[in-house]
Amino acid sequence: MKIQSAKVIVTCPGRNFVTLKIVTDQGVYGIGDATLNGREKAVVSYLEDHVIPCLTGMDPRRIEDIWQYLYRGAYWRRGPVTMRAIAAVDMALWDIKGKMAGMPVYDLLGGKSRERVMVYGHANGADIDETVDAVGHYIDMGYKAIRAQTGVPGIKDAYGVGRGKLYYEPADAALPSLTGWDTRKALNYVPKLFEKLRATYGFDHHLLHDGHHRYTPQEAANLGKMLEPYQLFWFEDCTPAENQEAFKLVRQHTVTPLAVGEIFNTIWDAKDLIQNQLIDYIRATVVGAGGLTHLRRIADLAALYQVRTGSHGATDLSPVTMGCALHFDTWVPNFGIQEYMRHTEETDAVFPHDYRFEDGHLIVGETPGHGVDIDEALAAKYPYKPAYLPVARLEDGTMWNW
Ligand code: KDG
Ligand code: MG
Repeated sequence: MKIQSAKVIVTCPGRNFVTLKIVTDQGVYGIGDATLNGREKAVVSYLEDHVIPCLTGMDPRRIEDIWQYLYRGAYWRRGPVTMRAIAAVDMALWDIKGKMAGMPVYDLLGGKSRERVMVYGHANGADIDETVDAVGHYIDMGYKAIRAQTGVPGIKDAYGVGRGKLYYEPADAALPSLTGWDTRKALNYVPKLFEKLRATYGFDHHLLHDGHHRYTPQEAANLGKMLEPYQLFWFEDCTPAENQEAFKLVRQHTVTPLAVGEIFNTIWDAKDLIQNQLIDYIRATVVGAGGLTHLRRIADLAALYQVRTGSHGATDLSPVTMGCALHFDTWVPNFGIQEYMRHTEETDAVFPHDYRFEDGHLIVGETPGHGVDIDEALAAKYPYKPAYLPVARLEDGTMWNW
Protein backbone atom coordinates (compact mmCIF):
# COMPACT_ATOMS: atom_id res chain seq x y z
CA MET A 1 0.00 0.00 0.00
CA LYS A 2 1.34 3.44 -0.94
CA ILE A 3 0.57 7.10 -0.56
CA GLN A 4 -0.35 8.10 -4.08
CA SER A 5 -0.81 11.83 -3.63
CA ALA A 6 -1.41 14.52 -1.08
CA LYS A 7 -2.69 18.07 -1.31
CA VAL A 8 -3.34 21.06 0.89
CA ILE A 9 -6.75 22.72 0.92
CA VAL A 10 -7.06 26.26 2.30
CA THR A 11 -10.55 27.54 2.95
CA CYS A 12 -12.09 30.46 4.83
CA PRO A 13 -15.72 29.72 5.77
CA GLY A 14 -15.67 32.65 8.21
CA ARG A 15 -12.09 31.91 9.31
CA ASN A 16 -9.05 30.28 7.69
CA PHE A 17 -8.43 26.54 7.87
CA VAL A 18 -5.59 24.53 6.36
CA THR A 19 -6.37 20.87 5.64
CA LEU A 20 -4.12 18.12 4.32
CA LYS A 21 -5.68 15.32 2.26
CA ILE A 22 -3.67 12.13 1.71
CA VAL A 23 -4.85 9.67 -0.94
CA THR A 24 -3.63 6.06 -1.13
CA ASP A 25 -3.20 3.83 -4.17
CA GLN A 26 -6.19 1.82 -2.87
CA GLY A 27 -8.50 4.82 -3.10
CA VAL A 28 -8.81 5.32 0.68
CA TYR A 29 -8.07 8.86 1.83
CA GLY A 30 -7.56 10.62 5.13
CA ILE A 31 -7.57 14.26 6.19
CA GLY A 32 -5.65 16.22 8.82
CA ASP A 33 -5.80 19.77 10.21
CA ALA A 34 -2.74 22.03 9.82
CA THR A 35 -4.23 25.39 10.81
CA LEU A 36 -1.89 27.84 12.57
CA ASN A 37 -3.87 30.96 13.38
CA GLY A 38 -2.42 34.03 11.66
CA ARG A 39 0.50 32.06 10.13
CA GLU A 40 -1.48 29.68 7.91
CA LYS A 41 0.61 30.05 4.77
CA ALA A 42 3.84 29.09 6.50
CA VAL A 43 2.38 25.63 7.20
CA VAL A 44 0.98 25.41 3.65
CA SER A 45 4.48 25.93 2.27
CA TYR A 46 6.06 23.55 4.79
CA LEU A 47 3.65 20.83 3.68
CA GLU A 48 3.68 21.51 -0.05
CA ASP A 49 7.37 22.23 -0.46
CA HIS A 50 8.94 19.95 2.14
CA VAL A 51 6.59 17.21 3.35
CA ILE A 52 4.41 16.06 0.44
CA PRO A 53 7.36 15.31 -1.88
CA CYS A 54 8.78 12.96 0.80
CA LEU A 55 5.44 11.31 1.58
CA THR A 56 4.58 10.22 -1.91
CA GLY A 57 5.28 6.49 -2.27
CA MET A 58 5.50 5.81 1.49
CA ASP A 59 3.41 3.10 3.17
CA PRO A 60 0.56 4.95 4.95
CA ARG A 61 0.18 2.11 7.48
CA ARG A 62 3.55 3.03 9.05
CA ILE A 63 2.24 5.93 11.13
CA GLU A 64 4.99 5.78 13.76
CA ASP A 65 7.81 5.50 11.26
CA ILE A 66 6.48 8.38 9.16
CA TRP A 67 6.19 10.49 12.33
CA GLN A 68 9.81 9.76 13.23
CA TYR A 69 10.89 10.38 9.62
CA LEU A 70 9.32 13.84 9.59
CA TYR A 71 10.48 14.74 13.13
CA ARG A 72 14.02 13.35 13.20
CA GLY A 73 14.52 13.51 9.46
CA ALA A 74 14.04 17.28 9.24
CA TYR A 75 17.00 17.79 11.61
CA TRP A 76 15.32 21.11 12.65
CA ARG A 77 13.06 19.92 15.43
CA ARG A 78 9.94 21.26 17.11
CA GLY A 79 8.23 24.63 16.57
CA PRO A 80 4.61 25.43 15.71
CA VAL A 81 4.99 25.22 11.92
CA THR A 82 6.85 21.89 11.83
CA MET A 83 4.70 20.24 14.47
CA ARG A 84 1.41 21.30 12.86
CA ALA A 85 2.56 19.89 9.54
CA ILE A 86 3.49 16.61 11.25
CA ALA A 87 0.16 16.66 13.11
CA ALA A 88 -1.78 17.00 9.85
CA VAL A 89 0.01 13.99 8.34
CA ASP A 90 -0.54 12.01 11.54
CA MET A 91 -4.29 12.76 11.71
CA ALA A 92 -4.72 11.81 8.05
CA LEU A 93 -2.85 8.53 8.55
CA TRP A 94 -4.92 7.55 11.62
CA ASP A 95 -8.01 8.38 9.55
CA ILE A 96 -6.81 6.06 6.78
CA LYS A 97 -5.92 3.28 9.22
CA GLY A 98 -9.35 3.51 10.85
CA LYS A 99 -11.12 3.42 7.50
CA MET A 100 -9.06 0.39 6.44
CA ALA A 101 -9.74 -1.42 9.71
CA GLY A 102 -13.42 -0.43 9.73
CA MET A 103 -12.89 1.03 13.21
CA PRO A 104 -13.25 4.47 14.78
CA VAL A 105 -9.89 5.89 15.89
CA TYR A 106 -10.73 5.57 19.61
CA ASP A 107 -10.89 1.81 19.08
CA LEU A 108 -7.47 1.77 17.46
CA LEU A 109 -6.10 3.69 20.44
CA GLY A 110 -7.36 1.09 22.91
CA GLY A 111 -11.10 1.57 23.10
CA LYS A 112 -13.48 3.71 25.12
CA SER A 113 -12.62 4.79 28.66
CA ARG A 114 -15.85 6.81 28.87
CA GLU A 115 -19.12 7.29 27.03
CA ARG A 116 -18.95 11.06 26.66
CA VAL A 117 -16.58 13.94 27.11
CA MET A 118 -17.24 16.94 29.35
CA VAL A 119 -16.62 20.20 27.49
CA TYR A 120 -16.41 23.84 28.49
CA GLY A 121 -17.68 26.81 26.52
CA HIS A 122 -16.63 30.46 26.49
CA ALA A 123 -18.82 33.03 28.23
CA ASN A 124 -17.74 36.64 27.96
CA GLY A 125 -19.07 40.15 28.26
CA ALA A 126 -17.99 43.78 28.23
CA ASP A 127 -18.31 43.94 32.04
CA ILE A 128 -19.16 41.73 35.03
CA ASP A 129 -22.93 41.94 34.58
CA GLU A 130 -22.75 40.99 30.91
CA THR A 131 -20.44 38.07 31.67
CA VAL A 132 -22.71 36.85 34.45
CA ASP A 133 -25.61 36.85 31.95
CA ALA A 134 -23.47 35.04 29.38
CA VAL A 135 -22.61 32.32 31.91
CA GLY A 136 -26.35 31.93 32.59
CA HIS A 137 -26.88 31.44 28.87
CA TYR A 138 -24.33 28.60 28.83
CA ILE A 139 -25.94 27.01 31.88
CA ASP A 140 -29.28 27.15 30.03
CA MET A 141 -27.65 25.38 27.07
CA GLY A 142 -26.69 22.52 29.39
CA TYR A 143 -22.99 23.22 29.93
CA LYS A 144 -21.49 21.86 33.15
CA ALA A 145 -18.26 23.84 32.75
CA ILE A 146 -17.87 27.44 31.57
CA ARG A 147 -14.87 29.69 31.02
CA ALA A 148 -15.64 33.25 32.10
CA GLN A 149 -13.78 36.31 30.77
CA THR A 150 -14.81 39.90 31.28
CA GLY A 151 -13.90 43.27 29.84
CA VAL A 152 -12.11 45.39 32.44
CA PRO A 153 -12.89 49.12 32.90
CA GLY A 154 -10.01 51.15 31.48
CA ILE A 155 -8.55 48.33 29.34
CA LYS A 156 -9.13 48.53 25.59
CA ASP A 157 -10.47 45.17 24.35
CA ALA A 158 -9.36 42.93 27.22
CA TYR A 159 -8.55 39.35 26.19
CA GLY A 160 -11.42 36.93 25.63
CA VAL A 161 -14.22 39.40 25.07
CA GLY A 162 -15.85 38.94 21.68
CA ARG A 163 -18.48 40.83 19.81
CA GLY A 164 -20.81 37.89 19.27
CA LYS A 165 -22.30 35.79 22.04
CA LEU A 166 -21.48 32.31 20.74
CA TYR A 167 -18.67 32.61 18.21
CA TYR A 168 -15.73 34.46 19.77
CA GLU A 169 -13.15 34.93 17.03
CA PRO A 170 -9.97 36.82 17.96
CA ALA A 171 -8.29 36.75 14.51
CA ASP A 172 -10.46 39.60 13.31
CA ALA A 173 -8.39 41.91 11.09
CA ALA A 174 -6.19 41.84 7.97
CA LEU A 175 -3.38 43.28 10.10
CA PRO A 176 -3.07 42.83 13.89
CA SER A 177 -5.44 45.13 15.74
CA LEU A 178 -4.19 46.93 18.85
CA THR A 179 -5.55 46.00 22.26
CA GLY A 180 -4.53 47.18 25.73
CA TRP A 181 -3.51 45.62 29.01
CA ASP A 182 -3.13 46.76 32.62
CA THR A 183 -2.43 44.10 35.22
CA ARG A 184 -3.40 46.26 38.20
CA LYS A 185 -6.84 46.94 36.74
CA ALA A 186 -7.36 43.25 35.94
CA LEU A 187 -6.30 42.15 39.43
CA ASN A 188 -8.80 44.60 40.94
CA TYR A 189 -11.66 43.42 38.74
CA VAL A 190 -11.42 39.72 37.87
CA PRO A 191 -11.99 38.36 41.43
CA LYS A 192 -15.22 40.40 41.60
CA LEU A 193 -16.48 38.55 38.51
CA PHE A 194 -16.09 35.18 40.19
CA GLU A 195 -17.54 36.44 43.46
CA LYS A 196 -20.67 37.50 41.58
CA LEU A 197 -20.81 34.29 39.54
CA ARG A 198 -20.76 32.13 42.66
CA ALA A 199 -23.26 34.41 44.42
CA THR A 200 -25.61 34.17 41.41
CA TYR A 201 -25.29 30.51 40.36
CA GLY A 202 -23.81 28.72 43.37
CA PHE A 203 -21.06 26.12 43.21
CA ASP A 204 -22.61 23.35 41.07
CA HIS A 205 -20.93 24.36 37.81
CA HIS A 206 -17.25 24.30 36.96
CA LEU A 207 -15.82 27.76 36.29
CA LEU A 208 -12.57 28.37 34.41
CA HIS A 209 -10.48 31.45 33.66
CA ASP A 210 -7.70 32.20 31.17
CA GLY A 211 -4.86 34.59 32.09
CA HIS A 212 -3.52 34.33 28.52
CA HIS A 213 0.14 34.59 29.59
CA ARG A 214 -0.23 38.14 30.90
CA TYR A 215 0.81 37.93 34.54
CA THR A 216 4.24 37.60 36.11
CA PRO A 217 4.61 34.57 38.42
CA GLN A 218 4.08 36.79 41.48
CA GLU A 219 0.96 38.40 39.98
CA ALA A 220 -0.36 35.00 38.90
CA ALA A 221 0.16 33.64 42.43
CA ASN A 222 -1.67 36.65 43.82
CA LEU A 223 -4.66 36.19 41.49
CA GLY A 224 -4.71 32.42 42.06
CA LYS A 225 -4.90 33.08 45.79
CA MET A 226 -7.65 35.69 45.42
CA LEU A 227 -9.69 33.23 43.33
CA GLU A 228 -9.44 30.37 45.85
CA PRO A 229 -12.80 31.06 47.57
CA TYR A 230 -14.56 30.60 44.21
CA GLN A 231 -13.14 27.07 43.64
CA LEU A 232 -12.20 27.33 39.97
CA PHE A 233 -11.82 24.21 37.82
CA TRP A 234 -8.64 25.85 36.55
CA PHE A 235 -6.67 29.05 36.04
CA GLU A 236 -5.13 28.79 32.57
CA ASP A 237 -1.88 30.24 31.21
CA CYS A 238 -1.39 32.19 34.41
CA THR A 239 2.14 33.18 33.34
CA PRO A 240 4.27 32.50 30.24
CA ALA A 241 5.63 28.94 30.28
CA GLU A 242 8.81 29.21 28.24
CA ASN A 243 10.52 29.07 31.60
CA GLN A 244 8.82 26.05 33.14
CA GLU A 245 10.39 26.85 36.52
CA ALA A 246 8.27 30.02 36.72
CA PHE A 247 5.34 27.88 37.81
CA LYS A 248 7.10 26.92 41.05
CA LEU A 249 6.43 30.33 42.53
CA VAL A 250 2.76 30.23 41.52
CA ARG A 251 2.35 26.71 42.87
CA GLN A 252 3.92 27.53 46.23
CA HIS A 253 1.32 30.20 46.89
CA THR A 254 -2.01 28.95 45.61
CA VAL A 255 -4.10 25.79 45.46
CA THR A 256 -6.16 27.08 42.51
CA PRO A 257 -5.65 24.35 39.87
CA LEU A 258 -3.36 25.37 37.01
CA ALA A 259 -3.65 24.53 33.30
CA VAL A 260 -1.17 25.28 30.55
CA GLY A 261 -0.08 24.11 27.12
CA GLU A 262 -2.26 25.36 24.26
CA ILE A 263 0.86 26.72 22.56
CA PHE A 264 3.07 23.71 23.39
CA ASN A 265 4.45 21.69 20.48
CA THR A 266 6.12 18.72 22.12
CA ILE A 267 6.53 16.77 25.34
CA TRP A 268 9.66 18.81 26.02
CA ASP A 269 7.61 21.97 26.56
CA ALA A 270 5.70 20.23 29.35
CA LYS A 271 8.23 17.81 30.83
CA ASP A 272 9.37 19.83 33.86
CA LEU A 273 5.89 21.19 34.55
CA ILE A 274 4.55 17.66 34.68
CA GLN A 275 7.41 15.95 36.49
CA ASN A 276 7.51 18.60 39.20
CA GLN A 277 3.72 18.52 39.53
CA LEU A 278 3.53 22.25 38.84
CA ILE A 279 0.30 21.93 36.85
CA ASP A 280 -2.97 20.03 37.10
CA TYR A 281 -4.08 20.02 33.45
CA ILE A 282 -2.10 19.80 30.24
CA ARG A 283 -3.67 21.68 27.32
CA ALA A 284 -1.58 20.39 24.43
CA THR A 285 -3.70 19.52 21.38
CA VAL A 286 -3.70 17.06 18.53
CA VAL A 287 -2.98 19.80 15.97
CA GLY A 288 -0.49 21.74 18.11
CA ALA A 289 1.58 18.85 19.40
CA GLY A 290 2.35 16.58 16.47
CA GLY A 291 -0.89 14.62 16.18
CA LEU A 292 -2.31 11.68 18.12
CA THR A 293 0.99 9.83 18.00
CA HIS A 294 2.77 12.46 20.06
CA LEU A 295 -0.14 13.72 22.17
CA ARG A 296 -0.64 10.31 23.71
CA ARG A 297 3.02 10.28 24.81
CA ILE A 298 2.41 13.58 26.61
CA ALA A 299 -0.76 12.19 28.20
CA ASP A 300 1.04 9.04 29.37
CA LEU A 301 3.79 11.08 31.02
CA ALA A 302 1.14 13.31 32.61
CA ALA A 303 -0.73 10.27 33.98
CA LEU A 304 2.31 9.27 36.06
CA TYR A 305 1.95 12.54 37.98
CA GLN A 306 -1.86 12.69 38.15
CA VAL A 307 -1.96 15.51 35.64
CA ARG A 308 -5.09 15.32 33.49
CA THR A 309 -5.78 16.40 29.92
CA GLY A 310 -7.70 19.53 28.92
CA SER A 311 -7.06 20.04 25.23
CA HIS A 312 -7.30 23.40 23.54
CA GLY A 313 -10.39 23.61 21.35
CA ALA A 314 -10.80 27.20 20.17
CA THR A 315 -12.37 28.08 16.80
CA ASP A 316 -8.97 28.14 15.11
CA LEU A 317 -8.74 24.36 15.55
CA SER A 318 -10.79 22.93 12.71
CA PRO A 319 -13.54 20.33 13.10
CA VAL A 320 -10.89 17.81 11.96
CA THR A 321 -8.89 18.52 15.11
CA MET A 322 -12.07 18.47 17.19
CA GLY A 323 -12.99 15.05 15.76
CA CYS A 324 -9.51 13.66 16.50
CA ALA A 325 -9.54 15.26 19.96
CA LEU A 326 -12.79 13.48 20.80
CA HIS A 327 -11.35 10.09 19.83
CA PHE A 328 -8.33 10.88 22.00
CA ASP A 329 -10.51 12.14 24.90
CA THR A 330 -12.78 9.09 24.72
CA TRP A 331 -9.77 6.80 25.05
CA VAL A 332 -7.29 8.64 27.30
CA PRO A 333 -7.41 7.29 30.88
CA ASN A 334 -6.39 10.60 32.51
CA PHE A 335 -9.00 12.76 30.78
CA GLY A 336 -9.92 16.05 32.45
CA ILE A 337 -12.02 18.22 30.16
CA GLN A 338 -12.19 19.35 26.52
CA GLU A 339 -12.51 22.96 25.37
CA TYR A 340 -15.28 23.40 22.83
CA MET A 341 -15.77 26.70 21.05
CA ARG A 342 -18.47 26.16 18.50
CA HIS A 343 -17.73 26.56 14.82
CA THR A 344 -20.04 28.58 12.61
CA GLU A 345 -22.66 26.87 10.44
CA GLU A 346 -20.54 27.67 7.36
CA THR A 347 -17.54 25.86 8.87
CA ASP A 348 -19.62 22.88 9.94
CA ALA A 349 -20.98 22.59 6.39
CA VAL A 350 -17.46 22.53 4.88
CA PHE A 351 -16.38 19.88 7.42
CA PRO A 352 -19.22 17.33 7.79
CA HIS A 353 -18.66 15.38 11.02
CA ASP A 354 -20.28 12.75 13.19
CA TYR A 355 -19.66 14.10 16.73
CA ARG A 356 -22.49 15.74 18.60
CA PHE A 357 -23.18 17.96 21.64
CA GLU A 358 -25.56 16.76 24.32
CA ASP A 359 -26.09 17.87 27.91
CA GLY A 360 -22.75 19.68 28.33
CA HIS A 361 -20.79 16.85 26.71
CA LEU A 362 -19.53 15.92 23.27
CA ILE A 363 -20.12 12.40 22.05
CA VAL A 364 -17.70 10.81 19.62
CA GLY A 365 -19.01 9.25 16.40
CA GLU A 366 -18.73 5.62 15.31
CA THR A 367 -17.67 6.19 11.68
CA PRO A 368 -14.46 4.35 10.79
CA GLY A 369 -11.51 6.77 10.92
CA HIS A 370 -11.86 10.07 12.78
CA GLY A 371 -15.28 10.82 11.37
CA VAL A 372 -14.63 14.26 9.85
CA ASP A 373 -14.59 14.94 6.11
CA ILE A 374 -14.14 17.97 3.88
CA ASP A 375 -16.53 19.11 1.16
CA GLU A 376 -13.95 20.32 -1.34
CA ALA A 377 -16.42 21.99 -3.71
CA LEU A 378 -17.88 24.02 -0.86
CA ALA A 379 -14.42 24.75 0.58
CA ALA A 380 -13.39 26.23 -2.81
CA LYS A 381 -16.13 28.85 -2.47
CA TYR A 382 -14.34 30.41 0.52
CA PRO A 383 -10.87 31.66 -0.53
CA TYR A 384 -8.12 32.47 2.00
CA LYS A 385 -8.48 35.85 3.70
CA PRO A 386 -5.55 37.34 5.67
CA ALA A 387 -6.52 37.47 9.35
CA TYR A 388 -4.28 38.12 12.33
CA LEU A 389 -4.55 37.78 16.06
CA PRO A 390 -4.42 41.13 17.89
CA VAL A 391 -1.37 42.49 19.69
CA ALA A 392 -1.40 44.06 23.16
CA ARG A 393 0.41 47.12 24.55
CA LEU A 394 0.51 48.60 28.02
CA GLU A 395 -0.73 52.17 28.53
CA ASP A 396 2.81 53.56 28.07
CA GLY A 397 3.14 51.76 24.73
CA THR A 398 5.22 48.77 25.90
CA MET A 399 4.55 45.58 23.90
CA TRP A 400 2.91 42.94 26.09
CA ASN A 401 1.73 39.36 25.64
CA TRP A 402 -1.58 39.21 23.82
O1 KDG B 1 -5.49 31.44 18.24
C1 KDG B 1 -5.46 31.80 19.59
C2 KDG B 1 -6.62 31.18 20.33
O2 KDG B 1 -6.70 29.83 20.07
C3 KDG B 1 -6.49 31.40 21.82
O3 KDG B 1 -6.40 32.77 22.11
C4 KDG B 1 -7.69 30.83 22.53
O4 KDG B 1 -6.60 31.09 24.63
C5 KDG B 1 -7.43 30.54 23.95
C6 KDG B 1 -8.24 29.50 24.56
O5 KDG B 1 -7.99 29.21 25.72
O6 KDG B 1 -9.11 28.97 23.87
MG1 MG C 1 -6.15 29.89 26.34
